[in-house]
Amino acid sequence: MKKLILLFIFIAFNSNAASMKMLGSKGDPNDVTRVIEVKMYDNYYKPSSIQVKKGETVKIIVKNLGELVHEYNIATKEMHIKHTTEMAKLIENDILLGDSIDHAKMKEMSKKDPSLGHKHANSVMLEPNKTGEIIWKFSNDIALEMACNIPGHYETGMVGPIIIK
Ligand SMILES: [Cu+2]
Repeated sequence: MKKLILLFIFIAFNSNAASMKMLGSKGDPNDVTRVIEVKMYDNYYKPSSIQVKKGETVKIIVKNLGELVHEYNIATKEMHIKHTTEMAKLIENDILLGDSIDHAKMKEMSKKDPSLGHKHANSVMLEPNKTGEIIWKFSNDIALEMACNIPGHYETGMVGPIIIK
């Protein structure tokens, strides 16, 4: 029985690691060959899709020109759906407010629950008028989406394809 449980843990851990790897990986700033700028509004991206080459390291500069907090997250559709729970947790804990992020509370509470720290190399969450960036190496030609997982945003159109050729 113990072995069986261990096996399940092993499979669960590996499938997660495998899907993360599918996305590509955090890019080395020295390898950046292209810079793409994406603007975030309430609730959509401009441009509404981006195109990259397989194997390319891209710097994505993200600007939030909306009036709400938004996220730019690179993942598969399936992963975005899973990520929504993490976002809901930020809202439940009053860390993520409509137009601001309580960074002090986020830091404090993430000591107990690291998932509340919301630190992922494949995403950036920004308050209005803030700019952030992601340097990403797109290693595989799989179906990826840029999306905002703040509840209600993905559903109302804050999602776009990342085309890898
Ligand atoms: Cu959003």
